[in-house]
Amino acid sequence: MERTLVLVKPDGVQRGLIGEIVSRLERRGLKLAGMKLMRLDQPAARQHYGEHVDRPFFAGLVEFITSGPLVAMVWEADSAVEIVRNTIGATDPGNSAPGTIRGDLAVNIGRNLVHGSDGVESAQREINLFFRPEELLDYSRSNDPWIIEP
Ligand code: IDP
Ligand code: MG
Repeated sequence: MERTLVLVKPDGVQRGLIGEIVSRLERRGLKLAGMKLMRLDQPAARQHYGEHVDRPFFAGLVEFITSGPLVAMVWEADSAVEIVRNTIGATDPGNSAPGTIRGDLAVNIGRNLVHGSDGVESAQREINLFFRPEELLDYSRSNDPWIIEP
C-alpha cells in the first residue's frame, strides 16, 4: 500500500482548519497511518524543502514553515501520492480547482495550507524525515471492503 506525507502547514493550524483538512482526506477514503502536532526547526525545514534551496522564495518558505506548529500526517491508499495531490489542488491557489483544499480555502501561493509529497520516492524520504517507523501504524478498518474492492 502506498504512503504519502501530508502537512497542515502553520497557516492551516492558525486558521483552525486542521479538522477540515483531515476530514477531507478521511472522507476521501484514505487511511491515516500516523499523525503529530510538531514544530519544525530550521535544519529540518531546509532539508524538507531542499529541492527549492536556490529559489527566491526559499528563505520565506523556511521562515513560514518554522513559524508555528504544523500537523504532520502519513496517509495510505493505492496511489496515495496522486490522490492526495489531486485532493490538495494546484500549488498556486489562483489555479487550484474549486473542490480542492487549496481551491476552496486558500488565495495565496505562500499560504497554501497543505503539503503533499510529489512522488513515491519523495514520499518515502519525507516520511522518514518526520516519523520514526514505530510511529506509523498498520491496522485494518471494518469498512475497508466498502472503500476498496477486495
Ligand atoms: P507543492 O507544495 O504544491 O509541492 P512546490 O513547488 O514543491 O509546491 O513548492 C513548495 C512550496 O513552496 C509551495 O507549497 C508554496 O508554499 C511555496 N512556493 C512555491 N512557489 C512559490 C512562489 O512562487 N512564491 C512563494 N511561495 C512559493
Ligand atoms: Mg512540492
